[in-house]
Amino acid sequence: MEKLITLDEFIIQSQKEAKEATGELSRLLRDISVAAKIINRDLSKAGLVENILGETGTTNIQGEEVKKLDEFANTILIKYLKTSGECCGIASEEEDSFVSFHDEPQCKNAKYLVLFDPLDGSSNIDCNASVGTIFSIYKRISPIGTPCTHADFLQSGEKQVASGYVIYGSSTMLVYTTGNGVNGFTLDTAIGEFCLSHSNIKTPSKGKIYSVNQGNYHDFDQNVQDYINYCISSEDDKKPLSLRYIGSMVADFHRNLLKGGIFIYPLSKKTGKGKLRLMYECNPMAFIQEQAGGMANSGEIRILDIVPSKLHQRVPIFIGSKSNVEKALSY
Ligand code: P6P
Repeated sequence: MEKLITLDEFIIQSQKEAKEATGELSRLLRDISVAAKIINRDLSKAGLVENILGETGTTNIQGEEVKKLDEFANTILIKYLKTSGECCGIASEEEDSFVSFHDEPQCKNAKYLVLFDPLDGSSNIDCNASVGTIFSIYKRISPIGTPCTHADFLQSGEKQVASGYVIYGSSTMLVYTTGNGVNGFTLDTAIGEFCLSHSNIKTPSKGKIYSVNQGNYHDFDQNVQDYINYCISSEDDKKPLSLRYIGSMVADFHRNLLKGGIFIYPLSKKTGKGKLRLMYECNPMAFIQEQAGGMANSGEIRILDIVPSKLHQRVPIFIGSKSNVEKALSY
């Protein structure tokens, strides 16, 4: 039987190969994996734990109902990102503004910051559909030893040093990149370890799946409608693409990453903007997608080139196999 390579072992090996690595990023990634295991533990028995499903009765800065598990995941991530002292602050979908860890003695000289969506797709939890955690890691640009600043959190996606996601699905997986390819680890709950299961993930150059909320079709610009009509046509002597849409970005993204295809959340004519958040949904997924050989674009610009203006800003996104995204952009 093949020797299991745990995430910790993989991170240590990767650190040895990266000359400039000093172990701080490795410790940060391990903090995130510990938080993911704890979130997974409570998610997997959510239906049984008294009072953990449902709404908290509050709404977040997005104007969305905060589910109890959203809040729980947010709290766990903040707690464990303080542990090793490698993180100087965080931004979260569930926090109005960034949270500085400057008051934590162990975080005073930290050089990394993490932005995350603690539980993406949480509206699916109550019906047991897959949900996920998405994270994005940057080096701070403000001086080490001082409190982190707003500017630290508004760097373009191109500046990410690492990004990843955890998908809590039929199995729980952690998928991440540090800019040297994409690797996937499946949680073996019997030993409590994420083990390498998808080495050097490369997305197919062309896929047969398109993912969009078709119900919004009449809210899309004409060119997007024309592209969707192309997807379901037999033009270019192709078969109609299959529509697969779970309504949980991590789940839709992960399936398309492995099988090929395109996920789109276009501009809405009603609101004049997209729904997905640039800093902790689109940028981290775009980094992974490009590292796996795909593309990610807003319809006007490469996602990773967008210069952020607001922490919670939303952008339209076309992300997936290179050929599918290029076709979409041709419309
Ligand atoms: P809609 C979940 O709320 C989320 O942020 C993403 O995970 C998902 O892709 C999208 O919204 C679904 O949005 O409008 O299709 O329900």
